[in-house]
Amino acid sequence: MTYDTIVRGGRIVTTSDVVTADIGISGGRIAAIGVDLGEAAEIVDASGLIVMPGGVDSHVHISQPSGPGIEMADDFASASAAAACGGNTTVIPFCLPEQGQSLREAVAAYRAKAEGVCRVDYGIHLIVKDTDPTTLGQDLPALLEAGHTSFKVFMTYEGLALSDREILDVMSVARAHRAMVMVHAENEDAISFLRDNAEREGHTGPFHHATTRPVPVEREAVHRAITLAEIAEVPLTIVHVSNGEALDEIRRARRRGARVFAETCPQYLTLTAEDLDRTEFEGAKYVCSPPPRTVAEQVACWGGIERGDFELYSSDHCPFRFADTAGKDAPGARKSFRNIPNGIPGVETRLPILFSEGVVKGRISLQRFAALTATNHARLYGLAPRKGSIAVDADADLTLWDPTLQRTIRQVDLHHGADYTPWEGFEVTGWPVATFLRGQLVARDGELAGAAPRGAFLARECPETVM
Ligand code: DUC
Ligand code: ZN
Ligand code: ZN
Repeated sequence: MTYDTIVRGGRIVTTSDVVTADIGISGGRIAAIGVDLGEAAEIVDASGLIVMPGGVDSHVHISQPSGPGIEMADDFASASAAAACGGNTTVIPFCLPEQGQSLREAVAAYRAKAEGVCRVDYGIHLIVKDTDPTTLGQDLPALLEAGHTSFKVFMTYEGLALSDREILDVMSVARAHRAMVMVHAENEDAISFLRDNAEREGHTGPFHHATTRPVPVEREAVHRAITLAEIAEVPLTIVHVSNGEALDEIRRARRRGARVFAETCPQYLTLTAEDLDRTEFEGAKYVCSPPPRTVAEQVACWGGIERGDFELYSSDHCPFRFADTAGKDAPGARKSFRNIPNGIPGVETRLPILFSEGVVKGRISLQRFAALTATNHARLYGLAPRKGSIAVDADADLTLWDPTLQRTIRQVDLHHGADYTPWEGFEVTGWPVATFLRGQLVARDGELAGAAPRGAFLARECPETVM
């Protein structure tokens, strides 16, 4: 038998094994895994390299409406270029309707933005902010059936936050369609109380974004979200968990049988609230929600990674330019942190940070890395077995890693539309040196490869909720 491509002699990683073997690729799919596979039109020498499933980043924000005059720094072209160069082959961004736009109209417009320009494959999560009968009775069910099998609800942000009753109503649609509910868990009333007090006392700099969203704000909302999911009898994913107390709520809920999944992000493992205290408004570069916290909370999140409490490690890539009045320097942002757009870029740096800080430093195995960065995302969001693993008949989405390559993260080397990286100067060991999407090279040595963007929309199945 001959193949289009053979990736020869790499150490192939799945969630259970690391084996040295060849991968035969035909028609964009993995046709065989074995030794001495024979002939191919192209041989890729992977000796000395690690072959990982292409990264699946199931939490990114691309071209998302962000309020009057504010613009996200990435469209699908730039975000997916950054994703590919950072070792990813699939992203799942969120579709948020504009004011007055229906969810169905929003998804149609959002898919048109990605068409023909995306360099990695993509699914689409929905954001449910309206709970009128048309949205919940018609639009949401139709979109779930059409392969957008997950959606996010917010417990914070004026205009986005849902009441407990609304969340229950939305969850009941998820139950009927076996969809995954994702929740942004922070208590809006508590934040607004603390924010008003802080402003009254003149505490208006970026650092006070963190002090007005303290750990209890998140811990309480995580507890409440899980409780609502138990009442509605649906599985739930808590996204961007930032601290040990929130994680304790999740562990406690699991012990009583709740089906709850948890995600954390690089910012909660490597940054702290002190970063928001940088001078010259530089702290704004680190404003995201929930905020980075303390070294002790980092340690708690690492514990969750090591013990397997987190199924998902995502970037929460949410890029705004720093030196831009449509970004972090928005009107009023220097007068009060409340006007600073929330979010930081990270789709290109997510994987190297965990590889270096997690695998190279001996905190997690290669197998756990594969689970946290690809396999579990595919399973929980209805893309398995086609995505997220190295297996016969799966898409040949592969990332080759040089585990010894040392790099310093620098904005000038990145491909996102933001004008900074929160990890400027961060040193890593281990780097994705080649990314293959369905058997075709899309990035090599941190640069794009291949001509036209080939990323395709992924209609997703129902989530696997037994892990
Ligand atoms: N939530 C996210 O998931 N991303 C950025 C901002 C936010 O609040
Ligand atoms: Zn969120
Ligand atoms: Zn997010």
